[in-house]
Amino acid sequence: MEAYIEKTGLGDILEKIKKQERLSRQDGIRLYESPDLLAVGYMANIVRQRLNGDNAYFIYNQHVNYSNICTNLCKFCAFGREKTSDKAYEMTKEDVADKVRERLDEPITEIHMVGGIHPDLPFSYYTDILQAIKSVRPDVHVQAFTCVEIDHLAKLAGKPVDETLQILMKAGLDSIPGGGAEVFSPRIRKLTCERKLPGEGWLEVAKTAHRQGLKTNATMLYGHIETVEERVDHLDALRQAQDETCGFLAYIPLAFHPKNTAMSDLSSTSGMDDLKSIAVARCFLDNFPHIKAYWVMIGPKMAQIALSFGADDVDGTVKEEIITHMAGAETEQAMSIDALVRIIKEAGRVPVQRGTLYDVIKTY
Ligand code: V47
Repeated sequence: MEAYIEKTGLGDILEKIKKQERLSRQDGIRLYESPDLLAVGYMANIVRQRLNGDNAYFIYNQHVNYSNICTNLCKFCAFGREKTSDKAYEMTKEDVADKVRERLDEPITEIHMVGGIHPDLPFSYYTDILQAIKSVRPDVHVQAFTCVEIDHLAKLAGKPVDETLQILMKAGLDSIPGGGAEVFSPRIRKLTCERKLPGEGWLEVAKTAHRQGLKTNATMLYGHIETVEERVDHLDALRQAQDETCGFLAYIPLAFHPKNTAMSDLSSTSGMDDLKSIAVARCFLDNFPHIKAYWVMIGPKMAQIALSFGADDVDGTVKEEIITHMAGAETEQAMSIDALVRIIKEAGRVPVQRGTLYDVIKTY
């Protein structure tokens, strides 16, 4: 394979990977532009094996989307609705508690909760829904509110982000998911999500969270109108932020789903791009412990293959995923532990059920 990589013209990058040297922006661009998926995947697999050995992780989690009402109305999103829409909804704190109560008989260890940027819910609503979850399921880890929501909540609270996070942590917030990053490029934000918190703001909230002791994830929404350069710049900004604070747990490339969005004329992502997005990230983000192949967006079959292209995590049981399914995802709404264990074992990895912070719950 290494002689083959030499022939593809990526031999110098392979040498860097083997010597654990940092890849440059130009290296990242060359990897994305290479049609040689196997060469890029081979390099990503070296990094994955070095960092995570044979382990491939999953989690027993539940998604709760407290409201789809959103003032940002991003063009790539099929989930957000204006308050006046007949499809708009917002859950009360009792609704949130009921959602969690419905599944108390299952060994769920994480609640993943996000929603839109709501125009008029008060700050107390957000502390109330955190408390509602913890009152029903005190031991569960609550991973909630993207950096974009946190910025909005700080404005509602009339306090700086660090103080706002402290209040949310007291109410039950344990970590922050990776959504809302989209593509940091101002050009892309202007064309697709003009009203959303800019990239620098997203990164500032993430770093502030890390300084408060909160772990966070990071994402990139790929496969729409972004260029390869903009993708690499996004990864580079994440890598720099991680150098500063070391608080990111996982990077998750999110495959754009066009259906029911204002960008529905675009195609879905290809298999090549899905695997390349995992593999380039694994090579480039040398300071990120984990790369997640989110089966909901790329399908369980592609997530399984991604375990040989740099991913060491496939997310989890999920259940009732709405954001991607509104945008036309054809995957199931949930996966059982048995199914997750099976795809991981077949890929030649050891299935490890993890907690949110990658603590080992059970090895299969
Ligand atoms: O912020 C919106 C993206 C995100 C579409 O942190 C879309 O572990 C594809 O961030 N097609 C929410 N993507 C999901 C998310 C996430 C999911 C799983 C795990 C984690 C984690 C985070 O989904 C949004 C946005 O970036 N999104 N619309 C769409 N049409």
